[in-house]
Amino acid sequence: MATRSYGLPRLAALLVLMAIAVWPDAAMAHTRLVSSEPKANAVLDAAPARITLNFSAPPEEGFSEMQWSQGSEEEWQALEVIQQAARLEAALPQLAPGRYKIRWSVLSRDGHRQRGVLEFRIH
Ligand SMILES: [Cu+2]
Repeated sequence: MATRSYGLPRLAALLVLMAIAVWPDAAMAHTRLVSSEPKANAVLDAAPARITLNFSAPPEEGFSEMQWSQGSEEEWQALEVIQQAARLEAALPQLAPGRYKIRWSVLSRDGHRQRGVLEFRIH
């Protein structure tokens, strides 16, 4: 009787181990922002023509978004994102001197949504 009650938890544990063995790169598909151009908190002498985001792994294509807004405002304008493997690029409109924010959102291939905001300033 007592030994029987261990059957189900053991089976569950075995299934979990099998799932990990069959899907070893699940953790590796989780992406994160590695670098950007302009860099976060950059102070620029000229308006950048585009924003580039480099991720640790390619996000799921077609699920990436980028928006921009002026410094203290929350009026987000969509940017057209072009993805090349783990790199996202978007052309920026002609920006006047001031503070700007770029908001981004990507879907990792393991299904996790990643978001972030970076700021920069144009002199
Ligand atoms: Cu993840």
